[in-house]
Amino acid sequence: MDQAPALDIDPFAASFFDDPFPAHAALRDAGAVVFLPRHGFYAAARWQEVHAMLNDWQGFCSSRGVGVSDFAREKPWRPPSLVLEADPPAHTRARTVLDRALAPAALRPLRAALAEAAAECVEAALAAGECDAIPALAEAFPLAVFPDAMGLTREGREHLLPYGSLAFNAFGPDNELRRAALAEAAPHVAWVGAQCRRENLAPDGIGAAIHAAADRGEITAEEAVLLVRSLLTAGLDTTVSAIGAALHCLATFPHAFAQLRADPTLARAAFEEALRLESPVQTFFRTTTRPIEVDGTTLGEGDKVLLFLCAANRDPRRWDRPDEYDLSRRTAGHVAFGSGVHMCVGQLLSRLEGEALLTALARRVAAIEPAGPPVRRHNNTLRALAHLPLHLRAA
Ligand code: OVM
Repeated sequence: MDQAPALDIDPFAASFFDDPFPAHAALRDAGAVVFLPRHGFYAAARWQEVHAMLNDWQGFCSSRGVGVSDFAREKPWRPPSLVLEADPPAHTRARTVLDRALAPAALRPLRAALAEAAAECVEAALAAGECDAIPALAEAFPLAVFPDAMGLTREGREHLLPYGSLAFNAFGPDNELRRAALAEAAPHVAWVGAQCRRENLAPDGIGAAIHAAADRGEITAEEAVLLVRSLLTAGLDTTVSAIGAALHCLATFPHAFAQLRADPTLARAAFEEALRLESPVQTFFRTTTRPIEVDGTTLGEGDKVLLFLCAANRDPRRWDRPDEYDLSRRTAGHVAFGSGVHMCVGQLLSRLEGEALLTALARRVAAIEPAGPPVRRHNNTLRALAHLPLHLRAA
């Protein structure tokens, strides 16, 4: 076999976002790699190939962009990220700086503040009885901790979520979502750009820790600015989506919430399994650096391949009862944080946030029940909710 099977699917259409799972199954079943003629790129949706391509940065590069747009042919909408949109060895230098700024030793001091903010958010949501858990918890909690941890000024923080949403929409094709996001981009881009500068960051935050790497000669001062931008881009909307997903899982699988209540140390497992099942970052592209054979299909040089992380995380070839939210599952090997050299640099902070919120929930809430249908927030990359009406009963 030489040519990939073709499927007439648009993974950036509203109907796909509303229910991607039948299309995920069709993509997995059609082949190890599938051609999507509507867009002219390839797709991989089985766990084995998604995992393998993520771990082959020599063959499947990031420096030509991890969205539809090929940076070798089109000008990127903003200066490329020094980590996300780079390959080794340049990537390694930048990544090392972020690794240190987000290492366990750097984040340990945040734990107490996270627990306190989580308890406060849960208390406020409980007081309301019925709440929209997206603004009340999934957004309120990360907004209460992440900007402070970075060392941002209070003024203008309302730009953070729209900026993240813009960046994740920008990975998609030239569709209505991407056009609308770019049309509104200017004020968000300007504010975030300014906040990345050293003089606008508190001296004890994660942002300052990145700038300190410039003093040690590990990176230049301009590179430090762009690395702070990476965290402001990728650090908030993702966690909001992940916590929203976990709340949705716990509301729709009451047995799992009962287990979490009985043993709050399951908070970490509950967050991780929600990451696997819902996969806040649904997709990323890679670009082939040379002709490569994948399971009998030959890709050419410079081909874009869309990696379906959520489809891989629900691949029945890899997971038992893949669509079930199961707190006892061994989630190791899920690709919600990616895999390989680009694997999420903020995963520790993400897990600390998830664990803190779900622990507070386990301690203070007796029951979580849906109080209305969830409403999706469409985005070219993120699987997210706009609204999640819940009824919370105090323990
Ligand atoms: C970045 C970045 C990293 C990960 C995800 C992301 C918008 C951006 O380095 O700017 O999504």
